[in-house]
Amino acid sequence: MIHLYTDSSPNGFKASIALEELALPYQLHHVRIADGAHRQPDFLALNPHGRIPVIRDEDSGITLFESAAILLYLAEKTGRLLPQHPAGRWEAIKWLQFHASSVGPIMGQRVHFELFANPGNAAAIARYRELTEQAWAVLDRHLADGRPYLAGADYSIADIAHFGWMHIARIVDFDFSGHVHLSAWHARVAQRPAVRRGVVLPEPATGA
Ligand SMILES: N[C@@H](CCC(=O)N[C@@H](CS)C(=O)NCC(=O)O)C(=O)O
Repeated sequence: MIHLYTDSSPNGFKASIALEELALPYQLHHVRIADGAHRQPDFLALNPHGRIPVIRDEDSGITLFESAAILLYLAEKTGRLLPQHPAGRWEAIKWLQFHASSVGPIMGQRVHFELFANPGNAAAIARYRELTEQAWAVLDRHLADGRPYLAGADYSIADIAHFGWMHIARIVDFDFSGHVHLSAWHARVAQRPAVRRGVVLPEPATGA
């Protein structure tokens, strides 16, 4: 049995979507960030950085934090959501890593400065808008040759990772409709039944 510790949030959605896609049995533990549950000793014992998602796999005895590591673990455990042949496998890992280092963190900062920072910081807002636009443009150009998914023909953990944050971008009205290939990819991934289930876990969902 896998235990998933998560909240209704972009990084958490990556893990819940992957578990739903893989139809693995799992137990969901709602870590309520708004109540400070992620700062409590029992949760810090799982992730000393105090961030969701975390998984704990009773079968292997492995506990993991960092959504990219979780996605890789689940893909390796099942032999799914990651192409088997080296070229496709590394293509997926490359775009997963691009997300983890160059997309997710800057979108998180954009959300912070545009929606929550008090007092406001116009320079930070402009900077993170510019960086997210650059990242979206890279994704849009990559998808422009007609490939349906980031690693090519096969839907993979790279798509799941990016979707977690693009889903939030849509909800908070960060407009990426000008990136037509990225928008089409978003719509393609959004209609998957497992994705639709994953973004409403745990309830109440973030406007899914
Ligand atoms: N790099 C981490 C980021 C995890 C993260 O920042 N999670 C957020 C929710 S989306 C969180 O736990 N925030 C609580 C906090 O910042 O105190 C990952 O990809 O898992």
